[in-house]
Amino acid sequence: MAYRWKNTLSPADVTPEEHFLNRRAFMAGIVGTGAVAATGAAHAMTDEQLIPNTWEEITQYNNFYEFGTGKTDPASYASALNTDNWTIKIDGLVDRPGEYSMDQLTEGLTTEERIYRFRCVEAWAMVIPWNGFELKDILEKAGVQSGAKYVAFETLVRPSEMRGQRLPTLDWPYREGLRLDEANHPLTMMATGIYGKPMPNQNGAPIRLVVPWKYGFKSIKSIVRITLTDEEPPTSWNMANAREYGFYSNVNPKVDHPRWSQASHRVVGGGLFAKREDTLMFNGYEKEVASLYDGMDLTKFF
Ligand SMILES: Nc1nc2c(c(=O)[nH]1)N[C@H]1C(S)=C(S)[C@@H](COP(=O)(O)O)O[C@H]1N2
Ligand SMILES: [Mo]
Repeated sequence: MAYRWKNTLSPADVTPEEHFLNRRAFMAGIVGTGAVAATGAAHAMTDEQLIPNTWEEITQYNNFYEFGTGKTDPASYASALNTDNWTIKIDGLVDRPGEYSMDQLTEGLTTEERIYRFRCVEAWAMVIPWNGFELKDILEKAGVQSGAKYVAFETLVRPSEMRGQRLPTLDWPYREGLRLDEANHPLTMMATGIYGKPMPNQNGAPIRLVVPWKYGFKSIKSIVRITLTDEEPPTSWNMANAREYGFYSNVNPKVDHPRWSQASHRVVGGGLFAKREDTLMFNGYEKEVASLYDGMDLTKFF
């Protein structure tokens, strides 16, 4: 299986980092001896081959241009963001438009844990254990109307707390979008935590999108607005440079960025053991998502 799937996680089950570290040791064959342990380890490798990056790696190496363009700017400056009384405005083609509080958005939903590959268009990658909800379940609360074909997302604009927004690095707000069938896919998440802890500001607190088969920039952070529409919405990186960044931005090792190859990537972390890996079609989620793009020319719709 390409990803780990848990549908029945209660808040009490949410797994601390130590568990992952123990599992990492277990999978590396460091813990346990004898035939039974060895068989168990082999099984774990086939079923759950993803070894998450450390909390440090995930929270100290980020892209969040609202806080600056450097990889450590988000960790340095995102603490200025106040996420109290957060709301998401859901509007457009929905039956129940309005400002939804975090409690309203997540009420009645069970927090899930998903360990996903994460691949930035800049050719680096991590594995991140997210906590959150399927986007589909959140959209259902607002009642998506039959004419809706796309979902548009916007990040908060608050230059007083987001120092990167005092510069015109991008045309704020940061915007992203998905086709409705992509948004409703069971892999598509709204994440509210990592390693069972609340989402750190630098990773997109309090709630962000996670679309594991697309380049990282599609996974928009600190969302304040979701709009259901019948037209493909404008998206920040496409607006900034349409030749280099398409609307779809599916991870594809065969379609290079105009300025670099996408055939492989650097794995973040690992210190002396840092390595490169081949990039997988749809970031390893081909079996799950390829049918969404049947008949589409992926070099044209990149
Ligand atoms: N609002 C907003 N969302 C954003 C970004 C951003 O600059 N602003 N950067 C994107 C990019 S390029 C990547 S690779 C991921 C990085 O997520 P991470 O820092 O949690 O690894 O966030 C994406 N979401
Ligand atoms: Mo990225």
